Amino acid sequence: MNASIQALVADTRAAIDSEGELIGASSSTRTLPRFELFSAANSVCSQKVRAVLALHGLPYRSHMMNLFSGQTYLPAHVRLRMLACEQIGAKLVDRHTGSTSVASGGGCDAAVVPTLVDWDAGTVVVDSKRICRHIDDVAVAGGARSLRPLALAPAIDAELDIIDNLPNYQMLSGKPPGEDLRPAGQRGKNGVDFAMSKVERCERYLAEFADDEVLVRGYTAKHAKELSAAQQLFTEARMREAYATAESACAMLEQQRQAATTAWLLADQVTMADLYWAIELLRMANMGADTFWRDGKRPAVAAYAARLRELPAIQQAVVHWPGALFN
Ligand SMILES: N[C@@H](CCC(=O)N[C@@H](CS)C(=O)NCC(=O)O)C(=O)O
Repeated sequence: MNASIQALVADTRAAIDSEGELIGASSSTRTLPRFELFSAANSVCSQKVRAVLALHGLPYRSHMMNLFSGQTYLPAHVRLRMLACEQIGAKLVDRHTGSTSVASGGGCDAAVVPTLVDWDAGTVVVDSKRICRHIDDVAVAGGARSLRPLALAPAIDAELDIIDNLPNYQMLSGKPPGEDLRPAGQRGKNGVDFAMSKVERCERYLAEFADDEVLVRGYTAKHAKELSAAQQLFTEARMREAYATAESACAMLEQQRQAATTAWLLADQVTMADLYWAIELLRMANMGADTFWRDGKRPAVAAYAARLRELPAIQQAVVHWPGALFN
């Protein structure tokens, strides 16, 4: 095991004052689980990882980070993620597209969650899509059915890309066109103040750790990314565009479901694409954007959303996870 991973994980636990909670481990489990996850209750990226772990019934040590108080920016956590970003050779992302995708967003973000530690492999894995695939591979090696079976992998990956590129950050933080149907805690917010609070947090850390080359690189990129978000993402035109993008994804999903001959989106068994859609549709509904399918507008999406919500993995990772939904 890489000694610096051990030290950085210990520092991160200490920084958030968390010993972690064992999820999915039976009381007879004596050893610590293979996986340790830093996630946030209400982060869609984190929910995807928790759902895959839940579906496979894999135990893990879970630490909750608060996105709004900026715990993901804590130096130990940023250092841990910088290690992982370097390992995959991804450049640091320094502009915001509105989506959470590493692929189209331009690279790795050192100050976000989820962050997975795989103690058996001795690695830190970042980016929800890579983490979900990693967990699935481990489960399959242990005899489980894959959530991304090879024959369906291109179709599943295409769905994950659609979902990863949806403008969740804008729909959570920015003012929607028309009536603001977001939950009370988000209603009226325009996104700019939230993004600027992240910019200012990076500035404070940059001043405090000016001599630390790794942290300076991490916070500099994040500073640029959130500044671009504050300046560009939340204008009326961009918000209209964001809602149009989200609605057209639902329109495509409606067509797919209308034409479907399988019980779930791509197969008779649940795949990773279903878990991702479950989380996406729950988030849209949470933001009041279930107007895209409610009241008979897109009945196949409505029926699919209702079934997805009942999946035990979704119930565990989102519906019953404290703080997962905004209110
Ligand atoms: N591509 C990354 C994106 C991660 C991401 O954007 N996480 C968000 C929550 S979904 C976050 O931690 N945001 C905190 C911040 O930017 O301040 C992934 O999918 O894991």
